[in-house]
Amino acid sequence: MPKILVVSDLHYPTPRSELLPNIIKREKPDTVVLLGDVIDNSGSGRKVIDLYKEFVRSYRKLFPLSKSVILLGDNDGRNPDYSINSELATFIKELGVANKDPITYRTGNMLFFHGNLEDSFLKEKMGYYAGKVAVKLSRKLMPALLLWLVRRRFRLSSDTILFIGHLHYLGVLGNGVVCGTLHSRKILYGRKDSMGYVVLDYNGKRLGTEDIRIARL
Ligand SMILES: [Mn+2]
Repeated sequence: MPKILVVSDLHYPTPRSELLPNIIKREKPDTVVLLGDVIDNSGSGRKVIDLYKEFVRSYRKLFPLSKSVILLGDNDGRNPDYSINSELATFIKELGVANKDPITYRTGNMLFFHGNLEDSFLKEKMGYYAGKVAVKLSRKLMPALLLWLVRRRFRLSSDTILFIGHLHYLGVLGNGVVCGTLHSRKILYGRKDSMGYVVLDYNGKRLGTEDIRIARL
């Protein structure tokens, strides 16, 4: 059965993003979905596009771009007004990746989206502080809330399995999957709740929750 590897929040070149080559070698996927926040230029002073080009130079030796879905997240060079970095969107499109839209990818009964609904600095900060409080109440509160908000935004039927990242949380919640991170820095969740990736055994028609495997690192 074709295997889909989903890796979110790689945050290249931060420590542990180097795990990706080993994951691809181990899992031997047919398709790779990079679910946004592929790169992270925070504090590096480097241009996002230059960092992305550097990442792609090594990635394309690991796995074919034509079998890769590459989506944008908020750390992939979002503009100050929270709109998409069109230079980066064009760059990704021209790589010949499997997805036409750099924001969402739909196949079968699945939808992949990074998960960043925040459209202002204030909302982002509020989300972060709400998250700090929510995590103390329940580790699953923020993942459940974000999955619900994204489902609402895209008007998804309950049959659609939604894949998001962004929270650096790894787990399945009903018909939603939060796909973890390879970033080792604690944001809201510790390593045990956040680090890892997702593998799907997809029959080409319909994905069931029993076809989803979570791999923790
Ligand atoms: Mn993010």
